[in-house]
Amino acid sequence: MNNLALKYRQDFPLLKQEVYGKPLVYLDNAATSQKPTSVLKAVDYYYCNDNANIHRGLYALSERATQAYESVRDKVSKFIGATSSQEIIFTSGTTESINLVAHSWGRKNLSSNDAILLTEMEHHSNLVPWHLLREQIGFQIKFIPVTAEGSLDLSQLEELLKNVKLVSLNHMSNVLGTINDVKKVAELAHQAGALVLVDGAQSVAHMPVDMKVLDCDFYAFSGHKMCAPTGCGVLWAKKNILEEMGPFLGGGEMIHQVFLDHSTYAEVPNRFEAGTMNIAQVVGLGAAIDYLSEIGMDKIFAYEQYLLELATEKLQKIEGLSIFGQAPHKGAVISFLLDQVHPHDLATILDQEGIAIRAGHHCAQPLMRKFDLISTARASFYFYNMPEEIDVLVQGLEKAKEMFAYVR
Ligand code: C6P
Repeated sequence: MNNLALKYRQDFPLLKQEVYGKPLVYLDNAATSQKPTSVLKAVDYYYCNDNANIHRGLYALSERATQAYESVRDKVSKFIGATSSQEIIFTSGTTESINLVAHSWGRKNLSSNDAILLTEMEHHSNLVPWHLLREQIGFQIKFIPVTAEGSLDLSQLEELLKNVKLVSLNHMSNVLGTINDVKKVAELAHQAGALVLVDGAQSVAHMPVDMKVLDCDFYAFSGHKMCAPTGCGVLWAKKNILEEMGPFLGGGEMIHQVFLDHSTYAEVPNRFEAGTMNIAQVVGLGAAIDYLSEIGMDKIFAYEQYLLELATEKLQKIEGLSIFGQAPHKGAVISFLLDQVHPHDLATILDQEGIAIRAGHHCAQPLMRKFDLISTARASFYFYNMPEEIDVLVQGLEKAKEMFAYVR
């Protein structure tokens, strides 16, 4: 296995630090990723050289800023296999992207007689926007169940799709790590006349994705989980669907004409980008895409699969440790429980060893409730993680076990 971390880890200045005198072991990549020097430099360069508001100024600086921002639309489009850069809407992240669809597509296309179909493994970002919309419209929300191993149970999908106008599901679960067969879901959903929204927050950063292959209708993701700065994200949608949708936020730059008593709206994609956008962050996203593309998403996926297998094998050997989420097709996210040790205690003890993991409900309370859990510990990997860091994690877990055995 080509150890990507050996080659690329040095690009991440933050990872060189020590925490409590121990080398930092950063295993909370599902929450956010670290940033390589090329991204930090791109943002710095933009602010030092090109910073101006975009689409407005009739001067060189503003034209350069506009060019820097707009060129990222092309990069994103190629990176995810979109048909046109006009299908790329910049947002602040996955959460805003899904809210945009709920607001602009949902309010126009859903009525109280309709249903939408979500899954039991959704992040709150793909639940709450639909709850909010249902308060206004009153449609039905149905759910694809999750099996004991943590896969989607698609056996009743055709039945569930009756009366459904939209299926909205994650590509990869941030808790279970499960990679869902969104292509298959999209095929059946389309046969039933429904559109498909995919929450790609956990997938785009870790595997090749191609909109033409997945054939969904909307795809949402966040920049910060894929080496880019916080505050930037993307909603991709098929152009004909975007063209039928009304605006999300109102303000500058999303208009065609404004009168005192009414407004007309700009074409796609500007219609959905109101006010001053997060320009520098989008420039950083462009640099992140360059960086990831140079490594190769297929290589990143393969290396993370190796880390996942290694970590699963080593964690399973720890007595009293159980892994939550055992689907056959998984990304490098491992949620687990250690007998007699509360996940929050575990995270605190591991922190003392320099290891950063997440503990909690991971913004997926319905999933946790289904399995009678309040919280799990979660280790999530990226291509800059080294196999040796898994050993440090295992040692930390053994230490936590010993401490709690002593307390009892
Ligand atoms: N999950 C985690 O630690 P934002 O916050 O908009 O960038 O992403 C929201 C989001 C949506 N869907 C999925 C599947 C996600 O995992 C996340 C973010 C982080 O698991 C923070 S809760």
